[in-house]
Amino acid sequence: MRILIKNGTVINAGGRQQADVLIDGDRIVALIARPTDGSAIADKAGAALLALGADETIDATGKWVIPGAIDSHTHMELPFGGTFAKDTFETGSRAAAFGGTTTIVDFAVQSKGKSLQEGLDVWMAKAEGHAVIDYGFHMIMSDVTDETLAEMDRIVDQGVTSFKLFTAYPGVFYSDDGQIFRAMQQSGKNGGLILMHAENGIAIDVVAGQNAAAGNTDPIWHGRSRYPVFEGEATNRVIRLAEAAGVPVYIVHLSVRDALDAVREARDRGAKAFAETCPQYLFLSLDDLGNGFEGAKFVCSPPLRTKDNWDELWTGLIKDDLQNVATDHCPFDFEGQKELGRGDFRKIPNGLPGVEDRVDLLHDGGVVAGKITPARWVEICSANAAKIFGLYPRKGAVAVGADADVVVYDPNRKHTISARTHHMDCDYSCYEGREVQGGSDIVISRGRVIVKDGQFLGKPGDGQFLKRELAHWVRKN
Ligand code: DUC
Ligand code: ZN
Ligand code: ZN
Repeated sequence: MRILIKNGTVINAGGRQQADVLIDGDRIVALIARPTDGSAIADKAGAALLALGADETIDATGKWVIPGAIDSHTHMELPFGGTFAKDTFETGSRAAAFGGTTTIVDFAVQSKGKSLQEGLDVWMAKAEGHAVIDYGFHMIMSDVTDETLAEMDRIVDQGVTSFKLFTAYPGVFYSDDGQIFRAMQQSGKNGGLILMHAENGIAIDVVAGQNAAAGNTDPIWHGRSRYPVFEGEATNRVIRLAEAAGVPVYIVHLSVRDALDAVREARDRGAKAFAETCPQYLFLSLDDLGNGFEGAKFVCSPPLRTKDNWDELWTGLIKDDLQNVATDHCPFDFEGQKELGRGDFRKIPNGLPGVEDRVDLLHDGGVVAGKITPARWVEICSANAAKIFGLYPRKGAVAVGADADVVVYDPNRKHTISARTHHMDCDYSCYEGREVQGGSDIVISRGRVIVKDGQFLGKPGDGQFLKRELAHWVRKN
């Protein structure tokens, strides 16, 4: 199948270009620059390919042609607090596709007492035959022991080249400083990248317990118990540990100024510290947690913060102290799931739906609002995730030889986000009623048109497991 996307503006992290894009099979085979007089300049190889014609021609006049977005932080079917994140790899990846995302990197979970391989096998089975877009995995380590440290090398060999550890959730995912340091040392040998959920979970549990004992049980107390300094302290600590181990570190879902300060200071002294934030920390706030038990819809960790953090995080993105925006997509229905925490905020499953909305929210709140350029938008939606997580340039670029994961994006189309129209398997939206400018018109995954005119044309099982490379980019930078 050969697809020609004509008359669009190609936007990559490096800038924009008027060019036609030719896809053959699952790859981009030619980019044909188009001068303003309408004539096409193709190099010899491009001209020869173009002469063969296309099976389908897409007119992208007035549209942007961007790399399929990469959401490098999702939790499909994550077991949490006695229930499971509602989206399966099928429903969650389909929703991602509607939102212009053609790759997810999900988190396989090692359960305590089990091997990393067992966890990875379980997640492989959840995704294989179900995902509609390509997927890779990070590995959550819940149990750092001599055995699992040795096992890390074999996990890396399978293309799972990053490991998430937690300073939060004592008794569940938590690792102590010694365990974190040892995992970092091991990553220095095997080339993997350590990802950190950095909140001081021990201190948080003290405050949360005190609040609950005082009868403060509403969802707002989830936010009030997780002080910004607890995230700042843990972020600084894990970066320092990574520096001591001589390895890069990547902070996931950074939410607050205190943590950003730690990253900034580290980068200023030359540390290889990288970080992502999430749309919920750029567009939602502690106020959303405050409407009685309705606030449970907004319970995630780290928690939503006060609004004055929004500009700080945008500045972090503009100045490249934050390199990536991922969703931490982890949806639980309000009815029957979030409700498990009625009467005790500590029992509310942590997580929000978001995989479908990220690209449009960042376009509307970033590009349309004049905070970032379209090229930077592409960088934080796909290119940097591809570089950091060993997928570049196969993913994250509209370029000859790259996978044909391409989105024809309408930067002018307005639409209203709502649970009534979204495709995530979740009975509410955190952005209900919010109008955003920008939308994915056509989504192509490895050369197959999977979303067009609001219709889903893909099928479960078309998504392939991505064996990721080592994180060379974070080592060099
Ligand atoms: N935070 C969440 O909100 N959900 C899943 C795990 C996490 O760290
Ligand atoms: Zn986390
Ligand atoms: Zn997460």
